[in-house]
Amino acid sequence: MKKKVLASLLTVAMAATMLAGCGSKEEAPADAPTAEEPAAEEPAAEEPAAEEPAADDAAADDGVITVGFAQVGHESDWRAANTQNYQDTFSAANGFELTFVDCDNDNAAQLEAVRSFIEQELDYICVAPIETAGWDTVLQEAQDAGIPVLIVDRSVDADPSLYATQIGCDMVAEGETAGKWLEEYLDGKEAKILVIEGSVGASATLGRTEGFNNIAANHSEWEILDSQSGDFTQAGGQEVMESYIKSYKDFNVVVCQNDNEAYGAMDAMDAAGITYGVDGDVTIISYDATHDGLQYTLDGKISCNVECNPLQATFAATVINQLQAGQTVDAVTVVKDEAFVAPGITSQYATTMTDEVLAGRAY
Ligand code: GYE
Repeated sequence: MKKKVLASLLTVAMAATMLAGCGSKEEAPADAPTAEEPAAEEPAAEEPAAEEPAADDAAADDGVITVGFAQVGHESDWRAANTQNYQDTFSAANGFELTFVDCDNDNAAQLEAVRSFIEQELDYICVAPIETAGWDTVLQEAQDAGIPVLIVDRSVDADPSLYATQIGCDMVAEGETAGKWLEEYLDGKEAKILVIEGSVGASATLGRTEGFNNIAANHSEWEILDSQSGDFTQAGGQEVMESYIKSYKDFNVVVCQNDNEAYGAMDAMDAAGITYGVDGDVTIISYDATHDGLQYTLDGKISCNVECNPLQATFAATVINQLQAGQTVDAVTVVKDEAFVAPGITSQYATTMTDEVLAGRAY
């Protein structure tokens, strides 16, 4: 059983070249599993046999590592890819038993899911926090129960000593990339900007907004006319865009904080006869760079698409295997991403879309 875990770990180690870790911290709870025999459990190794653990609390019975994942919901294509990636990685074949809860974007349901994982005495808990706020109490409960928590995808504003690690993309950097690309593209021209934000209180929303605003602050010729939440859904993006079209007659940039919102915004502009894209009146910026989002980018409808890589489960598995081995883990793992622009645009901040790039994007 453990050898299977190890096999997955080695795969993970290869994938880990994609990321940059920064900082490091000791395994959080004193009574967390497997700290007893670090030497015997050294991961990364060429010799699997040497890594058979003598015994550990976390996988005491049958070697299976139990993991609870309190997922945000199913609001977007990005989320679907992220969920699939967790289900594939934390599989029985890899030595895990995954308890997956879709929290349907409901904060209370997510807290309840984490509490149920604590009650079930699972070995590890992964949480993709719907909102940044409100985590201290339940994280303290998990720590008191000796269960390490991995904060994944989004971040929390809780005391970092209450969780083992945080894994995700740098949302502020994503927002700044979008802003810097627009700066380069407009080259001093005026912008009247409408922003369709993600879910209220989510770190992905807060970070992308902050990053974009950091750049906008340098441009007196830019005006952000409005900024409202489309909840990271296609329906939300469409609804917000329809109301913007009623309220604002003069705009030339729409920033959608994920691809699904962009699809809804495009539907709304199509219905209103507003042209967009590299040949249209309105420039669309999107985030996520999922397959369909990149198809629209290749087609010149979305001008710039800032990636957020949803394939993050291998990083979580690495951390869990390191904790199993009693090792120190990175406090923060930043999953790298890039940006893509429509054909005909060249940018120092982004890759110009081609059929080959699209073909390589499975999700
Ligand atoms: O951009 C969006 C999803 O937290 C990075 O959540 C994630 C965001 C992603 O709903 O599509």
